[in-house]
Amino acid sequence: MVDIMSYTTDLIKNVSIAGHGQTGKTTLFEHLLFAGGVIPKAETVESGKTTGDSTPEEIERKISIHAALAHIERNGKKINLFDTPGSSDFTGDVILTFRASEFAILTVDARSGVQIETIKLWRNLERRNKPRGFFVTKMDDERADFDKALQDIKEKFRVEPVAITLPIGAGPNYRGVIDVLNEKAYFVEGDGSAVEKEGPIPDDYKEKAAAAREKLIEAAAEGDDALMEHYIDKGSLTAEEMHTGLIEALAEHKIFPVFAGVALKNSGLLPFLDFAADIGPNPLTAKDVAFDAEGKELAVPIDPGKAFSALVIKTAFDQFSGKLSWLKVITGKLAADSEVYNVSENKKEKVGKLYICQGKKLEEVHELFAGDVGIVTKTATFKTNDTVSAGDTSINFLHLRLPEPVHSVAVNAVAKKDDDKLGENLIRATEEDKTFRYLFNAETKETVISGMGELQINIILDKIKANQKIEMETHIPSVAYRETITKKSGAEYTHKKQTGGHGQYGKVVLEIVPLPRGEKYQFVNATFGGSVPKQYIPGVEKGVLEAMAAGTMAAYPVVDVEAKITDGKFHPVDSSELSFKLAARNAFREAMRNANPTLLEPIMNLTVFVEEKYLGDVMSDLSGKRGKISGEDSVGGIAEIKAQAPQSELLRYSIDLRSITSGTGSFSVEFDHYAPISGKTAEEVMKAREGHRILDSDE
Ligand SMILES: Nc1nc2c(ncn2[C@@H]2O[C@H](COP(=O)(O)OP(=O)(O)OP(=O)(O)O)[C@@H](O)[C@H]2O)c(=O)[nH]1
Ligand SMILES: [Mg+2]
Repeated sequence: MVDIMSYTTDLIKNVSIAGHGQTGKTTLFEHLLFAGGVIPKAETVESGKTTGDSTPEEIERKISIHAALAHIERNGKKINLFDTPGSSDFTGDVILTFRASEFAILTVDARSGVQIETIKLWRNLERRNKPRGFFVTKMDDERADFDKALQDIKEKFRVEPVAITLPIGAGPNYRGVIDVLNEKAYFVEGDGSAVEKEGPIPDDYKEKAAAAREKLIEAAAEGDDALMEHYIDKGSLTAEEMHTGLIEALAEHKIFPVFAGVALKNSGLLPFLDFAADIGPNPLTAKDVAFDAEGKELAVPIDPGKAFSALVIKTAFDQFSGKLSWLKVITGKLAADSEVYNVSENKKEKVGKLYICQGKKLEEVHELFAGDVGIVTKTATFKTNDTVSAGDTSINFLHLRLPEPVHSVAVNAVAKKDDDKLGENLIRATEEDKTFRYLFNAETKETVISGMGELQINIILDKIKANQKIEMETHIPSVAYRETITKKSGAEYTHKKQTGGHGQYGKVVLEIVPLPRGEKYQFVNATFGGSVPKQYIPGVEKGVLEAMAAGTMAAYPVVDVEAKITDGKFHPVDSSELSFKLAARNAFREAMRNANPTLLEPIMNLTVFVEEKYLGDVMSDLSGKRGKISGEDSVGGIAEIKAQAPQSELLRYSIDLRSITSGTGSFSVEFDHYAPISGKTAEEVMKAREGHRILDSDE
């Protein structure tokens, strides 16, 4: 085994690189690894050989799909770096790295400024109270403008960002960066394929650098009251005081550091690594949220001094290594070849070898301390979100909260014999990506898979198709319509078969009344004087329930109805539960026909995020989808629209919204209520259901 040092908690820094798609995260990650001495050469995303994008699906599409982890040793610290996908389809893997990191860096393209996905990620980090900053990428672009990017950050996030590095030149004149904190410059070396070179701050940048440093000193003073006094007294801070102040200010979200660079030319990277190593929060400042046995929330500080506990943050399946479980150690330490307890599964688990990784390359270690992230393979029980501990404890870490799926498709194997294998693979995919769901809908008899978008779902299906050689078909899932009544009605029905042998007899007088929306069902026995003996009442209710489940208009389940049996008749020999069931079923159906029945459709709550310029188009598209807008709010150029719309109109909304907004819009959706439909809409639903058999009276 290569003897790789295990770092103690105070020397670990977990940093997530996140941001809008194509802003240069994987390139930054790759070149940071090169500058940090991890890899001998930085590869391009286009070559398909980067450390960050290493799965076949990433190499094929040249975008990141999964979170990647690597580590860099710098100034005696171990920086665990996460590269994350930018497309909102893969947001699950971004958010899991946020939970595992104590610091996040959002990439902002120097030409485009802050883009919509970055705003959403910022909000997520804000909710998690994570210290965060920015890296302004692609400063070599013709239209790169650092000051404009800073201004954009200020406006969109309403914060005062502080520059830790400043670009020297831009576009074709870009030469390097000034490290404002450490008062030096780094220049692009040769054609940019080598590590950047340190040097003095150029004369014509001295003034700008001094002004930026003044701002940084002020920001550092903000970190601590004593420092602030000191600063007011002396008008400055020593380098050491500045470090202390910045560490505190960053951990308490009083500053939002900004970096600039050109990763492709290995520029702006060393000052970033120095900052992450020296100022970036270490895990001792973090608390994970857990539940105790009574379900009470607890904050659990990351603490190497306690007994071992960890959280499974991610599961991946690799062709060679099998199942890989990523663990973040929360307390104590985990040793290789130890027995631990899977609290979530209530089972002991044997941990064999323990790894850390550089992308897909695993490196064996003896132990992992609290705060570190490592990998174990081939465990019998570990799955994402499991709590693991040294012994049986009653503490369970909170599951990662992820957005609800917004896009669903129904899928089945072309060959019936492949259905089971398809199901197994889909379940495995739900384990790898927690935003992906798999459900068999017994009502519509469809296997419905859901996720964050068409791209995510296609990638999952393509992978199964390629690896398992299963041909499949997909279609738009059916909507779960309902039937209900709009007025009170009643009917009586006598079920009678009394020719020869043991007969059947039961008479039911039924009344049905509409219930408020969402109350589903009530059954009342209002018979008196023994007209229907007690033992037959369950049969009556069964008959009502069967009729409701089968529907009368278009074979959709009936909801929001009170069924009351008011009277009936029995025969001392021929009556049975079955006779009453059949009588009740037919009475219900007759009553329903006279109760002005109507179809109900699911109405969804919708929140749409789009750049303001698309607002008009999105609104008119929504009204064409029978949507009702209930609110609109705009912050920093991003509009948030709240609306309600029928589910049937939203089945392809993620595709429609993408095309209206050139791929930038996104939305969340959840079921709200059922609402009646009539006229043409109802006719279409009925027509599509033609051929669906409604039960015969005697079945
Ligand atoms: N000019 C220039 N191009 C860059 C720079 N960094 C990245 N790029 C290019 O930008 C494109 C996207 O880069 P990636 O690193 O894949 O971006 P990403 O943010 O990881 O993309 P997703 O993972 O899909 O969100 C690639 O063509 C890169 O070569 C840079 O510093 N300068
Ligand atoms: Mg990427």
